[in-house]
Amino acid sequence: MTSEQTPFFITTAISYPNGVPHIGHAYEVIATDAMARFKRLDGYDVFFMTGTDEHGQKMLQTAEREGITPRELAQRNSDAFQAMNDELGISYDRFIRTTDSDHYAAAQAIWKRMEANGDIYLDKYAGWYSVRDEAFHAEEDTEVRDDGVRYSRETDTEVVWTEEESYFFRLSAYQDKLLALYKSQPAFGAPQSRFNEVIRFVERGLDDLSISRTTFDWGVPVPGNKDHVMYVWVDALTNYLTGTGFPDFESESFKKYWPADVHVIGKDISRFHAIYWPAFLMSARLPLPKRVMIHGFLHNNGVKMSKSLGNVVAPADFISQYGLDQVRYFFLREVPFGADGSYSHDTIVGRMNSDLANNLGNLAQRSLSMVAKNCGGVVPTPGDFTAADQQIMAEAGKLLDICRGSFSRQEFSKALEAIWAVLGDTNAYFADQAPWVLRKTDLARMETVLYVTLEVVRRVALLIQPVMPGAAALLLEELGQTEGAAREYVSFDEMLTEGTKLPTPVPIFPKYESSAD
Ligand code: ME8
Repeated sequence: MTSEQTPFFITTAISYPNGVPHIGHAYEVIATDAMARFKRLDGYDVFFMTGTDEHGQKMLQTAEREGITPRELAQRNSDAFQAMNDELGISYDRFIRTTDSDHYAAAQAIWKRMEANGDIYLDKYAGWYSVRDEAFHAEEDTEVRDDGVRYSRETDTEVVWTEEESYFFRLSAYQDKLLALYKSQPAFGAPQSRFNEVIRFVERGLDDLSISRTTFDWGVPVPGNKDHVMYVWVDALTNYLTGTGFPDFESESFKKYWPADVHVIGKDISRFHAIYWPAFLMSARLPLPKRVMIHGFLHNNGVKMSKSLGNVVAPADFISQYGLDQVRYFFLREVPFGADGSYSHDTIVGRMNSDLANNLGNLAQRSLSMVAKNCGGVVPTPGDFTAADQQIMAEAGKLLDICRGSFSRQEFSKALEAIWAVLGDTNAYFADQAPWVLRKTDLARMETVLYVTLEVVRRVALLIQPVMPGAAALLLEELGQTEGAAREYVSFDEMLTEGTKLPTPVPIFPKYESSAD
């Protein structure tokens, strides 16, 4: 990196490796990866972190059921998460595990800073705990159901009565400070509807938070009291600091990357990230992240994924059926990021065949093969541009700024919608100009039309790289845009160089064949 590059630190949640990854996990890393790639292409010095959250009672109970140690369980499934990231082409810079030794140091350091600030005290905890959620629930938020078991009304998970000595964090003291933060940084949480739920929750008042456990030892030890391990969320949230080098305040990476620019997380953990986390950081006198982006949940055919329904899809199966770039495109185009979304075979195939194979693949293939056949396989030489040429190039020219805006708000579907609107207009332009007719009547004009079309396709290919890195690279190759600056956004406004030799074009987006069903 060069010294003038602006740092950009982005994270996903760290997943519980008490099972193997599912499509919901894949969705989150794909979106975050697209964001990281966009920023890199736009000249930022990006640090992108993802990983696994390995402590806590849930891990311990699953390991006991399987007759292995929690460390073995964590290792096995953490490896499965890493393998998923590699299958998905995730460009993470660090895969953090909360069992990494530098993480223990960071978690203990933040604890000590909160303690030094007078926000941690020892008391007794008595209340309802959900192991599935790794969260406490107030009695009034629970109910006993027909099976005689008590559940959290909000999350539908079983709660158990827990009574033990515990350290507490003085969360109640942070209500006003948090509300002031939300007011002064209206984009701290997004999208607005999900952020509003967080704000309403804080407005109702906050109880102090139990932050240690004594009944098991699978966790980070509390400094100065060997009978306690930290509540898994104190340890887990701190992973974001660990990755920057904290508690070494002098480290280059801490100075450069903290505070984080965006934490990308799902809707079920918004309170932990938009309430507890900034409160812990305020207490520890550390700068706050700039944004918590809360995405929705993905449902299979509109039905919630669950092991008992047998509709949990393995990301690897999905990719082998539809293709990696296709899956990445589908998720980011189909579901406005932040909203809940659904996927089904038909909606995926619809997007693959209309958006990818027809609107983009066909346009690229038709224009490139005409160039191969009629222009000696080099970028053609344009003549004077007509109003129609100028209009379509101007439309494509606006896309970088549109995408910058949409990506900065993690509105991936809007960016893709804008790109595909230009592709729609370019297809209409191509049909109107009919270069295959011009081939017989006006070769110079044919060359101009092909040049303009390739120029739009180049801009589109540059902008879809974050979403479809593989297909975009092939397309750029076909346009003679080799690795390096030509593929970065500094080159967006530079036009294709006439006479550039182009390789023989091959189709990039195949139609989904129903025989593969
Ligand atoms: O919550 N659709 O881990 P996790 C979309 N360890 N996203 C989903 C999803 C679905 N169906 N199911 C889960 C944890 N997610 C904690 C995080 S961070 C310091 C600690 C998302 O494995 C979920 O919302 O249960 C979360 O952002 C991520 O996947 C990991 O979930």
